[in-house]
Amino acid sequence: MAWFRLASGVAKATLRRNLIQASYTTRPSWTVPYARPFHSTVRRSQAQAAPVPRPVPLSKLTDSFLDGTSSVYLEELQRAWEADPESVDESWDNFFRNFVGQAATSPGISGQTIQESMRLLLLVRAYQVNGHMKAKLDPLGLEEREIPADLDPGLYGFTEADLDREFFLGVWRMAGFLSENRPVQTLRSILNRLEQAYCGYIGFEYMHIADRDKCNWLRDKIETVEPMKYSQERREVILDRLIWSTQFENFLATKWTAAKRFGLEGAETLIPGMKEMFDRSADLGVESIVIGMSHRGRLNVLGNVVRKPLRQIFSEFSGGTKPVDGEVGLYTGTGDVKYHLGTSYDRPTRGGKRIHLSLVANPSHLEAVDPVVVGKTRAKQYYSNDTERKKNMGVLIHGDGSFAGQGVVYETLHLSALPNYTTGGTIHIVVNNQVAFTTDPRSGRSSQYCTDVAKALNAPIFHVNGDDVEAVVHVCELAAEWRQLFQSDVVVDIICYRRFGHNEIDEPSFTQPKMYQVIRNHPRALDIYQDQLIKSGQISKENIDRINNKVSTILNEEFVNSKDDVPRKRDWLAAYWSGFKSPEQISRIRNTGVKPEILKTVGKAITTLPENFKPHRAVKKIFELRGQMIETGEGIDWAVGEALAFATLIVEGNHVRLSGQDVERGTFSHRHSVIHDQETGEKYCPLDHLILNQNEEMFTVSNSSLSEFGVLGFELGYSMENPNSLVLWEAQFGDFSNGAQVIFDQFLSSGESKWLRQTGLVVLLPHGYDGQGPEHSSARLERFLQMSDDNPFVIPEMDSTLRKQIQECNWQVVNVTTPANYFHVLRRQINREFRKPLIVMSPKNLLRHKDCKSNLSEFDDVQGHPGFDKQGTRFKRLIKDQNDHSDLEEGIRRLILCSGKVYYELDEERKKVDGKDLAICRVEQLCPFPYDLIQRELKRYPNAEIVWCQEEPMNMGAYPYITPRLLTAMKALGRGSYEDIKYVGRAPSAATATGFYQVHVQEHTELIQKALQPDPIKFP
Ligand SMILES: Cc1ncc(C[n+]2csc(CCOP(=O)(O)OP(=O)(O)O)c2C)c(N)n1
Ligand SMILES: [Mg+2]
Repeated sequence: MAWFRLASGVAKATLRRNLIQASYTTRPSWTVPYARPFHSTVRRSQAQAAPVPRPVPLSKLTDSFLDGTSSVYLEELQRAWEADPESVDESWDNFFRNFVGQAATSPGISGQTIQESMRLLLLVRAYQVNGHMKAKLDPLGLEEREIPADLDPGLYGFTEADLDREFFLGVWRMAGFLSENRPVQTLRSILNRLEQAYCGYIGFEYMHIADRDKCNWLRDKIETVEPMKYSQERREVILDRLIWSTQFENFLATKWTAAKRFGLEGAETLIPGMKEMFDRSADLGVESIVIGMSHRGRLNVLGNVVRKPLRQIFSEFSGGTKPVDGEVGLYTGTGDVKYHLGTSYDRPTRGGKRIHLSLVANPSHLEAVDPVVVGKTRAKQYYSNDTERKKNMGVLIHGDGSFAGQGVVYETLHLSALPNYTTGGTIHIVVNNQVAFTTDPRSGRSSQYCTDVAKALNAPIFHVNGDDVEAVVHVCELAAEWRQLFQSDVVVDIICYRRFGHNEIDEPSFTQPKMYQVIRNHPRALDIYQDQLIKSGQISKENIDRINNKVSTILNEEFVNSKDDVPRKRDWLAAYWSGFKSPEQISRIRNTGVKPEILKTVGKAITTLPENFKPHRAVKKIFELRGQMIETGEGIDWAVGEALAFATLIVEGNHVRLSGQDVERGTFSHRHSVIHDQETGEKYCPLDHLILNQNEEMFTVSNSSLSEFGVLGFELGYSMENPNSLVLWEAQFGDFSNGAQVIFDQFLSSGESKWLRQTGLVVLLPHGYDGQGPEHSSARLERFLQMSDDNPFVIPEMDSTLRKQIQECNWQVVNVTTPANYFHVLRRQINREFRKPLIVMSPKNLLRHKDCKSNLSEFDDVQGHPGFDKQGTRFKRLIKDQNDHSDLEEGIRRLILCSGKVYYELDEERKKVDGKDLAICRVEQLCPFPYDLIQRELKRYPNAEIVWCQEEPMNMGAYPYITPRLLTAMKALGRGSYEDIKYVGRAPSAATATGFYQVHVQEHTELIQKALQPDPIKFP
């Protein structure tokens, strides 16, 4: 009973809504050519075995849905309706009207059973869920897949004899086909509609989405009465775009027959699809799109979608990317192959708007650019105050093999709904050419579709036959609408083929002979569309020829002009970056100290909690201590040093964003940048309260998902948008950062050189040997140093007014030992006219070390204060011995150079042994190597034995990097040889550290004692 009431109430509401909507009267022109039996599936025997229900008059039914009581109810309902149709619910009125009114002429309906109704509904639902499995998605017609048995009407007991019977479908609170005010339909028309909606050239996958409204929205778009049809005007535009796409590849193929270009042939409909998607997005408010894609069709997208001037593309093909000799101020870096370069452009849209498009440069590493694009999009949203995330959007184009295979896809998808990482939805387009290099999908993935990974995110997936340009355009538009409305990810899977090999000089028949037999005779999507248009009489052959000729003329003109195309000063400094210096232009070195009154003011703000806030007892204590540090100006610890750097940058108008696993509290429970009220659970972030009405996002600190590759990539993209932001990523332990190795190798260490894009991203990598075993000790300092590009045998210009050492180097690697120096190195990132990545080996036990403290006077810029030297207060690239040594100390017998926390251990031992004849210097900046300061120390101690001391094994740490540079510095002073650089540290090792604590302690003791031993140290 309850079931009936519910159903009728629902039906009433639906009917009301439908009355408001347009009523559908026309039947679809398309019909299903039903064979007998309906269709064959591999599981047909099961289908046939299904029990066939015997028709029983409705009122006599007794089954689980309609028990005896219910049938009485139905009889009563019918009597009531016969007496007064108004007395029953609208939906029942509707039903009885159809039922009784047609009973005489429609023999089927009177015999409909409730089982049949239910089975019919199951059939409808089966199409919604699995219709895509029967859709005609493969342009080559080669796909072999089982059509699920639940799409076979036979499974539900229907036979061909039922096709023209009318069935009561009911009216449901559901959009699309089931919502219409036509509860009675013939089986044939029901099936026609379902086949048309779900089994044409588009396969809709959306029933995994739990949200009812979203499904209903899609059903409305899918289960339309008429198949989607474009106007003649739109068709001409689509045709024009398809001609451009097709001819572009043809043109490149004929002009550069032997060049690799990873052409789009077989997937040309991508271009009209993307253009229509962007036009629709612009109509719906998108102003800027960040695009990421790999090799396939990239040049076509660059030329036809992003509108990079064709002459430039052609010039690059002819070798025009070479650096131009002798041109001042033109920093060309090492460059990259043409299908990796990025660009940006303002493109007019069909609707008369303009949209800014930027294609992000990317490495060969498939999918690595995904998180970078998303991060950049998020930064654009911040800087354009796009709080609704409707003005800036990311679009990612994937290959079928890489989308299924590369883990970073999943890591990126998983950022999509996180509050500090969401961009309000990315549109994914898969250029699914059904092969990855030489690998078939059968060997390339375990899932049915290459897009299945996106189902985990509740993204709708539109599979589309890439030969049907209008279907491609349609789903591209639909994706744009979805993204703007629901602000979440959506996937368009264009199933196409690759007309040639993986690249143009590759032979595909070695591995896919059958597929390529079919491809050889398969018409191009353009030919199919042209024929279709001519046949329909909508566009004449002459008109088509005219467009083809126009495109061909322009391509040829651009080719001629490309010969005169001079590579311009690269467009690498986007709007926000104007005035920033390239590595060839000197950037003044600035002080990083801050006025004492500002330090006090922000210091107070970051150590004060709201009055009624109830922090954890231990946190309360920490904040009290922090307050005292600011008050007395003494004993500033690491966390406060960092917070002061953030705070002072923020009050200077910069944006600060720190992200990574557990960064809010800090892995080592030291940061406490977000604190939690122990009673209410409310959060408070002191750095959000520095200036009046501070935008909360101005300081962002955010725990991330448990990802390295994805999150570091995201932050990298974020950092590239605007130079006035300090963006930091912190690894949980530096050891885990190798999960993001591609970002370090392909982007961070070499991005500026390859693509002329700067970033000041800071990477904090907890590092240090404290007995925590081989996976919690080393951030692999040696790797970062090995990737540094400063020449170990050349001392660059070191005069501070002419020094460009850092600008010319690919990145900076530091191992800082004091809170004040950490403060200055962070501030230096922003207080300069260029940007350079900064790798920080950050401490663990120094976070609470009694000696790892600074005084507030080391943060300020007051003459005479400790940090102040000739020029003011700056980051110290090297910290000289803390004993009061003069410029010449002939009595010092050993100079120990080291970096990081081992300094404190050496210093403590020196005190114990009263080693007054030992000097210990800290190399705070390892890369680029501080030749000037090293030489200063070498001169200070002319008789000293020179030792490099490190905690890491000999094949790790800074030793391999330091040695040749130290030697270069020594040689320039005529001092010693390779053998004169003594090594103190752990022995070479495969694992970064021992797993036995006692062994660790023993190793440690030995190395400290060796560094201070009275006898000379043997080489090495
Ligand atoms: C991370 C990574 N692994 C391997 C390769 C080598 N590779 C280049 S293209 C390609 C096939 C890509 O297949 P798919 O994603 O389907 O794109 P398609 O080339 O078919 O468009 C491979 C394996 C690479 N570039 N990056
Ligand atoms: Mg592929």
